[in-house]
Order: sequence, then C-alpha cells, then structure tokens
Amino acid sequence: MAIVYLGVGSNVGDRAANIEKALTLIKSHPEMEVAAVSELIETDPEGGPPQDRFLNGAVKIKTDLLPVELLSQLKIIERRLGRVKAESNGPRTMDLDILFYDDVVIEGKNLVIPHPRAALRSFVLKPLAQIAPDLVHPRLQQTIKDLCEKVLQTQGA
Ligand code: PH2
Ligand code: MG
Ligand code: MG
Repeated sequence: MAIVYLGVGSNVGDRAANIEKALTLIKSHPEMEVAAVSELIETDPEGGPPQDRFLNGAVKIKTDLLPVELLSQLKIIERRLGRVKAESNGPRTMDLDILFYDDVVIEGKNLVIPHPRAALRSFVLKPLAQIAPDLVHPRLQQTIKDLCEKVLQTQGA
C-alpha cells in the first residue's frame, strides 16, 4: 500500500462543512483509508485574484490506487462537492491535492509529485508538519519540519 499525503483547502461556502464532506467521501471510498488528519487552519490566500481566506488541512491516506487513478478519484470528489473549473488559483469549494505519494517523483503533464509548490507554502507545510514532521521531501531531501521552519522564517507567518 502506498502512503499518500493530501492537501485539502476550501474558501467558498461553509468551508469546514466542505472539508468534513470531503473527508467523509475519502473515508467511505473502498480504495482509500484515512490514517491521520491535521487540524484545519485559516490562511490568507496566496496567489490568484483577491479572494476570501482559506481553511487548509493535510490528510494521510493509505491506498492501492496508482497516482493517476488517485488523481481522478480526487477530482470526482472535488466535483461532487461543487467544484467547477475556474481560473487558476481562484476561489474553490474544494481543492484536494496530492502532496506526496511514497517517495515517488513524477513530472507528468497533468500530475507532478511531489506537489511543485508544497515546499514553498506555509498553508501546506503547517498542517502537514502536524501529521508528518519527519517525512523527507524526496527531491529536496529535507524534512517537512525543516521546510516548514524555513518558510515560516522567511514569510514570518
Ligand atoms: N490554494 C491555491 C492558491 N492559493 N492559498 C491558500 N491560503 N490556501 C490554498 O489552499 C490555496 C491558496 C490553489 O490551489
Ligand atoms: Mg491547490
Ligand atoms: Mg488542486
């Protein structure tokens, strides 16, 4: 089974309820097992147009789905929660991102793992550091705890 870390985010509608529903759908999926869930944190939007604040969290799952299969299942869950295709980095009811999939490195057209901006974003690293401080970023060879400390030092967040 692969160990996968997901980033969850929402900044449209009832953000906490959206994330609860996403977690329920992930938990009830026959090929995903939830192993840990971080606290949800409120974060300022990074990039994109002016928009409301996000609730962000991180989830550890176990799965036998391949990375592309997992991506398409997560997109189905995003759509079930009302996600519509919108501008890049714009507001969204639900965003489910694959951050890490074991220590796999993939540079596909539609899927890049580790998530290309995971190591730069405090809204990803802070919740992830709660559930996986010692996880080593397979490209950067640094732990989530160290990456998180660096980002918080430079961003003062
Ligand atoms: N997601 C984005 C763009 N900006 N900012 C915050 N704080 N949280 C997010 O989840 C987020 C973002 C695109 O996926
Ligand atoms: Mg995202
Ligand atoms: Mg996404």
